[in-house]
Amino acid sequence: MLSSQAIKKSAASALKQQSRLFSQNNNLLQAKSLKETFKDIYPAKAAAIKEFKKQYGDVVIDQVKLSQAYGGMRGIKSLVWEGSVLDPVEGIRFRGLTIPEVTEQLPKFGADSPCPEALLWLLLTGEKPSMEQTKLLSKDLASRSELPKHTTDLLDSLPKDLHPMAQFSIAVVSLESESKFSKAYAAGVNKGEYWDYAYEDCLNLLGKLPAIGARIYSNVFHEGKLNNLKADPNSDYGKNLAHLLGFENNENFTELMRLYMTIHSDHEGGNVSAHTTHLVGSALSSPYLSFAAGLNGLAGPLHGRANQEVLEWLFKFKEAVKGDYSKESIEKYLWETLNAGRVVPGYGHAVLRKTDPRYTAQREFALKHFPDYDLFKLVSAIYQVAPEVLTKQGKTKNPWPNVDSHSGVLLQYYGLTEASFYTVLFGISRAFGVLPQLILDRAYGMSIERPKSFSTEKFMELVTKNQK
Ligand code: CMX
Repeated sequence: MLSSQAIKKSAASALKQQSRLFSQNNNLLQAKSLKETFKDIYPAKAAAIKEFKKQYGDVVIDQVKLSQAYGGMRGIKSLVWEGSVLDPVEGIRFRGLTIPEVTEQLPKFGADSPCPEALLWLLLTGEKPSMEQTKLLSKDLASRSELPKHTTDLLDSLPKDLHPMAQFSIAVVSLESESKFSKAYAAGVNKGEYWDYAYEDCLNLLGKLPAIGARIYSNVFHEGKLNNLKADPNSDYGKNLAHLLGFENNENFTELMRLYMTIHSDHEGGNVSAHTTHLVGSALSSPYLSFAAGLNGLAGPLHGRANQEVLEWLFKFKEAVKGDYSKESIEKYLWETLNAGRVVPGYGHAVLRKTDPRYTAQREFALKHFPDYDLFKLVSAIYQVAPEVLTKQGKTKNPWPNVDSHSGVLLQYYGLTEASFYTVLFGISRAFGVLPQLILDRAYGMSIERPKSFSTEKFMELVTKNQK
């Protein structure tokens, strides 16, 4: 029998627990949601942009060289992107914060990793959310995770050898049936309300992405055995993603998912996936159609698919050298790759001119959790050799590793070994960067994109005329 003191103690502890839960729920009820916060702040920003354009619209901000027209429009200052800016040496800043600053200053759910919900809030509003607001957003996203039956049926019907990125894009396009934006537009909604419908589509899409990715993973690699798993309405995004992929009660993998989702999200507006999403959205195609277009760009080997290419390239090397990770053997392999007219996957960048801080963040994760893992050692050994070889070859403007050089190794360690799935994870993360910009595009009334193009003959004429 319990003593009266023990009963009192247990009653007091139950009361304390109840009051803690009550205050947590109360905080959640009081915290302003992301949508309410955005609704409060965007009108002043939209007005400021209107005034800025009116006053300074004729100021020249850049001059374009012929080499830029032929060189993938590299570096031309002609895109508006609010969430992030990429410095060639320092790397990415999300609303002014570097990756270490994001990790330090935004709410976290685990020990070390930043969380994508908080980053989404920051990218859309420019403000740092509180823990309560971040939790509210987690719940909101989890509540939107259910897929319509036609999407799951469609995914289940696809051939297993169709690349996961193609499956991903198909599934996202099929969600067009759910688009509140497209329905509102068809019903003649006022321009001033576009952002509201775009917001709903973007959050619904973000909420559903883990379920889409996990179903592809389950169907293609695990005979559909994970298809009955459901998102937990009380879990955060990273934890739900880990759970849906079948990584249950693995806190380190969950932390990796949070880190992965955060660092792959946004890399300013000019990269192929971000620009494509923004471009297609500028025609007022719904967020579903716009993001699917961005995914098709991300699927390219020079962009997001590089993470798959890296793994395949690493395994080929590993098999050939049987543990010989010496400088000489790595150098030989690098030259073989280059002399075969191929790129070294995971190295180089269109903007960066130093080691990608996203690479460094992942390296630090590996150093903390599995410094002795063989594949990590191989990646580290290549890091010591590749920049020198690429510099000697003299073609790339950036001989340093990018984000894709490291991500696959981390996933391999935890047993997510199917490399052709890796770009799908990149795609889920990229949504956290490009969808907030779509909402901003509609809130600020951004124009349909329409740069000017000419034939080579016409450019020749132009060059002759401009030289005179
Ligand atoms: N290995 C070999 N050659 C490379 C190279 C690499 N890693 N990176 C660039 N080069 C070559 C280019 O192919 C180009 O050659 P050509 O003159 O024959 O066309 C030359 O060096 C100059 O290219 P650059 O101006 O330095 O780079 P770009 O802006 O044209 O391209 C990128 C950037 C990322 C496509 C390129 O570095 C590359 O192909 N890297 C390997 C693929 C990769 O890792 N992509 C992932 C990037 C990050 C992401 O988007 O996810």
